[in-house]
Amino acid sequence: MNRKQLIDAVKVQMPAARWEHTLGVMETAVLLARSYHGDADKAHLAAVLHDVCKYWPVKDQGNIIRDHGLPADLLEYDKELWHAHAGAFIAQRDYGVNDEEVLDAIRYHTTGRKPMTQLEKIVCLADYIEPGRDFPGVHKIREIAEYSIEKALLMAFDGTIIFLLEKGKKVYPLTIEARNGLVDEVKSVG
Ligand code: DGI
Ligand code: FE
Ligand code: FE
Repeated sequence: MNRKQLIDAVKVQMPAARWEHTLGVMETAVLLARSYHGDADKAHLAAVLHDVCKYWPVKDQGNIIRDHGLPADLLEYDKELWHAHAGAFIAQRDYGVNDEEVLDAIRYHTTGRKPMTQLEKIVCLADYIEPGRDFPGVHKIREIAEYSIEKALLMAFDGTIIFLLEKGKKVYPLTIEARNGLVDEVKSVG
């Protein structure tokens, strides 16, 4: 399957608005890869597939996690987290992606983890700041992304964690770890 065929196949897995978001993540991930010594081709591939099963029935996403030995603790957290791990599985099984770096960038694009690879940071941040995103604070994160990918991602995770706390929701441990890891990284580079 070439890139064009892949894009056509992924596009029909989601509503038009979500595809617009995916196009934004593709564009932003390539720009971030160019600015931050990332692999632009891998960033583009991970971006195409990052939300591939976001609009599949939640039951199907859960079944993928249950049936294929993916982290079962995800099932005790917000369903929003499931599409990332299920998506990495689908990218490999149905779209022939075998590059572990790309699969990890899809797998950890929602929760993050500690430490995060450069490609994981690129895709995760691109997901937050692609041009279609409009949430309080996104402009500030875009500004910071001009000079520090770690500082921008830290601000993004902080925002997500605050959002979850305000809603009285649980926070997946990897997100806390990712956030703490970025605090150390930001400190060590000053
Ligand atoms: O799939 P997208 O909408 O493009 O974005 P995403 O994959 O980053 O999903 C983010 C949603 O997941 C966001 O609305 C917050 C929610 N969420 C629920 N629990 C957690 C969480 N996000 C993180 N990072 N950690 C959580 O524990
Ligand atoms: Fe997502
Ligand atoms: Fe996304």
